[in-house]
Amino acid sequence: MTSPLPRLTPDRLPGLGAYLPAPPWTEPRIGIVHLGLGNFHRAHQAMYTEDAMLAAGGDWGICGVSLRRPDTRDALAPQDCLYSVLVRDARAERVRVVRSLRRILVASEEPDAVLAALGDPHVRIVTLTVTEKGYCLDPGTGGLDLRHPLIARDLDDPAHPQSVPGYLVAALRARRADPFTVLSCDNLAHNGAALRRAVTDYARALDPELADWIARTVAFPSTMVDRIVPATTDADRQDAARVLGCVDAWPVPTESFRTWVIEDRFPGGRPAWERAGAIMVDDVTPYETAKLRMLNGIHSTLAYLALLAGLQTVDQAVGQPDLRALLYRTMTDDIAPTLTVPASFDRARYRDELLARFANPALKHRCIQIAMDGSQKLPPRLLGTLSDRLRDGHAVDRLALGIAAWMRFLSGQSESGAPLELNDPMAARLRALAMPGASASVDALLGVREIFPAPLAADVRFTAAVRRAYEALASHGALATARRYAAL
Ligand code: CS2
Repeated sequence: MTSPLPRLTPDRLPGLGAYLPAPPWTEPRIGIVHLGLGNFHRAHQAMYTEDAMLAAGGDWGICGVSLRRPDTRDALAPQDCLYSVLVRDARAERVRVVRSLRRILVASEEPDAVLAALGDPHVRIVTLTVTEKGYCLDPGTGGLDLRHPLIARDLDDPAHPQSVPGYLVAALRARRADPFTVLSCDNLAHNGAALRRAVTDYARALDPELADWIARTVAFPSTMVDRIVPATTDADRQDAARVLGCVDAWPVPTESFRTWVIEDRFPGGRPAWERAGAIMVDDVTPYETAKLRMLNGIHSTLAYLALLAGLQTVDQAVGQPDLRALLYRTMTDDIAPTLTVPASFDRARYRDELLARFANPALKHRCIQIAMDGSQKLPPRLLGTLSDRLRDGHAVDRLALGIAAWMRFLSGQSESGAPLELNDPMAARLRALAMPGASASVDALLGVREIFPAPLAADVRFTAAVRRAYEALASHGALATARRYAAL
């Protein structure tokens, strides 16, 4: 069925003034290439960058690159890359049309165009949201996994890369006179350092001299990004059409909250992101650790428990009193004490703000979206907290409950027998280890070294706590177990 409404295109902008911030927009040249063009980038960095340009000018238009899938390009190309962001809180929705995305490329279809875009001397920054798995790191060493199939492939044919390190090194090699700054915006601990390691390890395998030059010259600032951005649904598309009076094939829903803390190391210049509310700092570590452990650690714990109990969205889950009580206790007593934060950072306020954000009924953030890629997400979100608590001699039952819930989730069924989709780069291996209901799978899963480092897996306080939590979930279910663990 064809829609009677016209498409969102540049000629419609004059009629959409209510959804466009002032002052008038000057078309920028492209100054940023972004790898991993998903909803998160479009609701976060693209908006900050647009706001920075509106406040302070500058040519920081964005060329967005999808690494594999053409769907974003196919949806947005007929719109000249314009799209809308639906900013939703419990009581209000605000719609904003974003113009900073100026070009979209699909690396799997036009790799040479991606390399040419990265080679444009006007591009001063390459930003990334490629998710944890895009870094191809070996969790055991923290370095690049040279046996990763994509990496092995790229090292054989470095002029035609497919991996993220492969693209960056091919592009940096061509820009030795004038390199770009590389800004990881993924939820990894020390994301700048992690990316620097991936890139220099890759370069070293090809050309040690190039690796040394990258290590000496190229800046990889770390950053903490925060905004909850659910996947787009057809209801969101209808909503955008109703408000705008034209069709946006891929609007992005999000919350009004947003934070961006960035290490200020941009030798080639940067947008005036601070004019858009970003916080520029020398060291992002305290913010990043607080966000990964509190927000993301709790998000994952909640998602697995909720899915086992048959709850689908984050607001439903956090509205369930037992789950809420568990999260409150875990944040207050298990996670917050591990954080080293500036005096101005109020941990209790941060916790309460997170619970309020999770309760946003307008977001409909699906737990299954958070549950994906657990093998990649659990280490930065939960295992650091666990190790710190064990080091300091504390019980880790509540933190272990999150791990046990993930293990039960891997068996592929909720407590009522409904199927749970497993979307994870290690899915086949994990599914084979997680036999439904068998507690032997706890030991098998704890033996996966890519997830659980040897010292943690050898700590009987941890392994016993995971086993107890797994048994409790099997015998009493997620909600009753959450209630009991909240009261421990
Ligand atoms: C979530 C994050 O999907 C997930 O795993 O925990 O994407 C979370 O919504 C963002 O990090 C919030 O900034």
